[in-house]
Amino acid sequence: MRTPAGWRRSAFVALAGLLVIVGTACAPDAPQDYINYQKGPIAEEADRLWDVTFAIAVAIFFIVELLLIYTIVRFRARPDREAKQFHGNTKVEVILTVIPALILAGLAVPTVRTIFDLSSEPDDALQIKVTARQFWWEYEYEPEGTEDPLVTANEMHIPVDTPVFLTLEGDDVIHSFWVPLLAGKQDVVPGRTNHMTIEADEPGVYRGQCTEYCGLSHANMRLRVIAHPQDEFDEWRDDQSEAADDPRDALAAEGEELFLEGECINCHAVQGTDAQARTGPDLTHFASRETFAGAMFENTTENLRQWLDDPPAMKPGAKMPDYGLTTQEIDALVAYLQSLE
Ligand code: HEC
Ligand SMILES: [Cu+2]
Repeated sequence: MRTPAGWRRSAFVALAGLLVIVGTACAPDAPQDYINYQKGPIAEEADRLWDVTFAIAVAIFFIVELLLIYTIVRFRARPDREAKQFHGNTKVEVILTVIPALILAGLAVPTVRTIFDLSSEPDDALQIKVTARQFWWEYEYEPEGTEDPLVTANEMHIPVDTPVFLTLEGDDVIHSFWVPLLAGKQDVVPGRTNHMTIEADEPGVYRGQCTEYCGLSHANMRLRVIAHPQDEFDEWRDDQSEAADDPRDALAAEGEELFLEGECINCHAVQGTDAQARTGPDLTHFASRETFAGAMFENTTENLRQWLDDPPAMKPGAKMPDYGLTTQEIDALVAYLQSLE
């Protein structure tokens, strides 16, 4: 038997748990809270489906719980009789099979409609090809028909109020692209081409991440979508489409030489130079990015030095090895990378 104090303690624990859940869900700074915030028509459409499903689930929950409580009380053991036992009831079983089947069939209608609606290609969409790699994202703007497509990494810039049709591919393991405030998830499967549309109706920075376990640094494979008013986006696109700036000073020039003559050129591209590899992120406008390495680290001198010194120490499992660079080499490479605006 529980004592009154025991009951009070349990009630207190339950209440505290509830407050923690409600508090977490309602925290004002919840950049990935897709239940309370949707920032575009795609997310809103998915949210409507969720609202319907959730309302039905809540109704079923209360009906089942009430029936359960009724049964427990009604047929409980009493001083003058044992608890009443039942073994099967065909009528109840038929009802409990037919009702859920009808509910599921009913829910399938809006679900299928939403799925088809969201997976078809909108007219006048901006096209971006997304390639997922361990543990970062590559974006290629309007890949078809463009001779020199604009390629960038991790931070995707888009115009507001414009649907953006993503073509998702990968060639190592399965990843999943998710920007909670803008749309649902889409898996990126090697050997397959998947599509999804995202659209933001407010300028801002939307955080996202890989949501399919893909290796040691899965949790460090984030991304950002930065939505701009159309004119700002056009400006960004023009800047990014240009070849890299020349090194700013002697130290940066030394860095460029190291970059082009050392290991870096085997994996990275800097447009306007001989570096054209795509194994690692395109660095043509690296200095214009606010973060790097899967949007994990702020693009500061200190972080960049640490990265070049030993990438896997900063990001476990990173596919860029530690090249044992000396302090002078790191100084020069940092100066070079920071001149790539
Ligand atoms: C074996 C291929 C390889 C070589 C060689 C290589 N890198 Fe990388 N590099 C990568 C990969 C892969 C990433 C992405 C790592 C991640 O985010 O998980 C990366 C990330 C970076 C980044 C961050 C880019 C961003 O926007 O996220 C910088 C800067 C960078 N490398 C500079 C260099 C420099 C300088 C050299 C030469 C010393 C070099 N890399 C050599 C593969 C390589
Ligand atoms: Cu992952």
